[in-house]
Amino acid sequence: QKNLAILSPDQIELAKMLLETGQSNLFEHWPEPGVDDEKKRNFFDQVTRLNASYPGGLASYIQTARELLADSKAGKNPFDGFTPSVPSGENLTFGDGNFVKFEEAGIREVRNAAFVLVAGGLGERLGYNGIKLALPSVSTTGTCFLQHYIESILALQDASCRLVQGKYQTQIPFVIMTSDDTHARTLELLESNAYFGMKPTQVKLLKQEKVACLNDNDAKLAVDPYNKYRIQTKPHGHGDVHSLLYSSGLLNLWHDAGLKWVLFFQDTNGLLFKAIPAALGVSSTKQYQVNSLAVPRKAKEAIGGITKLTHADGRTMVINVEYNQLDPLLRATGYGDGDVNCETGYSPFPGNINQLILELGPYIKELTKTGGAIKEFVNPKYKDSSKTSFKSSTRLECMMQDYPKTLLPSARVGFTAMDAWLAYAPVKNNPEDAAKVPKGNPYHSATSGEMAIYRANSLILRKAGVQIDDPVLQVFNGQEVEVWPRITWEPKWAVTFSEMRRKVGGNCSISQKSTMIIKGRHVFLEDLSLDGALVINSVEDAEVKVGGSVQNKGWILEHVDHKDTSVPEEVRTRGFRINKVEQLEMNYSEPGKFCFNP
Ligand code: UGB
Repeated sequence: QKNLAILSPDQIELAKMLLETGQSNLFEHWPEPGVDDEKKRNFFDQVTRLNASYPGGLASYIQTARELLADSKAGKNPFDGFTPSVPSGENLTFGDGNFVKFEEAGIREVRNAAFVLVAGGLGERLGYNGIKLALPSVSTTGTCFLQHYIESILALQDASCRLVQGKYQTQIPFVIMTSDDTHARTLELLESNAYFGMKPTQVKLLKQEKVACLNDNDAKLAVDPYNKYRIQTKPHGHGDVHSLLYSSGLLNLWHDAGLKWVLFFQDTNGLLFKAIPAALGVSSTKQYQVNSLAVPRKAKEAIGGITKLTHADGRTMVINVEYNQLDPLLRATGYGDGDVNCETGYSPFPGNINQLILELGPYIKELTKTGGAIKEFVNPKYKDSSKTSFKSSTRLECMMQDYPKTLLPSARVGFTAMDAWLAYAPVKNNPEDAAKVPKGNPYHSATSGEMAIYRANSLILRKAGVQIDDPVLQVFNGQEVEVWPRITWEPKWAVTFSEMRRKVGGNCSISQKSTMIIKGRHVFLEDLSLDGALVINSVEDAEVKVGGSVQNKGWILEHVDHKDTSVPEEVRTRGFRINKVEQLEMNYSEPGKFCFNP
């Protein structure tokens, strides 16, 4: 009470709110006025931020926390009354007529889309010291995930504007959600690389705030153990992206500019953009308000399952059920074996890869009602079975894929399933944990993430008629992976399967030991036989036809131990490095037509 005198009127209001919501413990250790007054006022700067960044303010946060903590203590099932079943969606097969049709529809639409990347997570499971966006997606080129994402968006933008002729050149907006853990390093990565070719005005960073930690079932806020004039905070989860987008005002700006779609994606999936055009085509053709990308899921794999939930009162929703909740839900609703594979060898529930496509109009309408608040959950680690005290402080969390939970049952919510080899290869697990993944389940490591890109590129080229040797099996960092030829191309070379087919012709073949890097747009492969390493660099206005036989010693994969700290972290985390023994490098730096055929 005595300390109120040193505070401003706004700060006094906040102090009263905290006292009324039972948070007197925050002030118990405060000395008399005159001691640490500046620090006490700074404490309220933090309270002001926490209050402003949560829909409904801190009082609402505390209220929700009490309810969720009571439910958790009572062991209440969040899916009480709901029965799960497998929802229906669009299952696509890469390269068939249906896929090509959806890809074309997607390219048409993409100029009306905005992309949102959630990149506020530190990636504790991966244990990498840098930000995940800065990790190389492949080591042949060293292209990091952020560069790959930006080049992919730019390539889609160009392809869309070419298809819809006569329209002005659109600039697709790109938002990155960061956090205190990732913001400065993300900005630095962009600025030191000239935004990887994107216009800086196209890119917007939105920083998510952490939320207050809770000490007990009564939702008492925790004092920071290192600073008694601060409330301890922890990340709130990727669900923050909705309230941030809403409060930024961007959604209305996009709507006024005629945009129709918002695409959300995660920080380390090097395959994703191969699936985006077709998935967006499905959204626009089927008029899905919410479309989740999905891949076949192995039972117990650490990705959520897309599930139709039907309530006893008739309500239904199609929603992700998180991987740790799916098994108990199934067991509680008559599926005695829980989360198990069916006769296909996969879980019957499609795996959520957290790539969402939302229709902008209905999205804005919904957020206007909710302010972007997403249904939260709490996951306290209790000291014992009495569930009266916690091992360490907890906090409320939310997930971006829970957005449909507040929608009316009439909302058009669907999913688009594709093969995992085409759409999903995240880098989430450190080498030691990856090596312990049950055989047959994906490793989701830097090793498997990179190998998956070579595999997908090889399979796509095969489908386009190129003869590609079978892979060999090799073990890196304790993980057995298929090693295909190390083929990569810049996204602008081909953003769809149709475009790829136009770029390869005749009888092309690539041996397993080969590496091929294509940088440039108008590069055509015709009757090329490659057994070694080939690097093609070509400027925008050059048209290059590459054929004939290319043979050299090539680039060799050498084993590296993930514990060898003399090797850079980016390299040892994948368990191999590339020894560039011999290659043919072709550079076309002037406009014109060129033909290479040794
Ligand atoms: N992220 C943020 O931006 N802010 C945060 O506070 C936290 C994360 P994880 P997770 O695709 O395999 C999700 O940690 O949450 C970003 C789905 O919930 O990699 O364990 C972070 O930077 C799950 O259903 O994944 O699991 C990253 O880009 C399944 O789909 C993204 O959010 C799983 O991903 C995901 O964070 C998966």
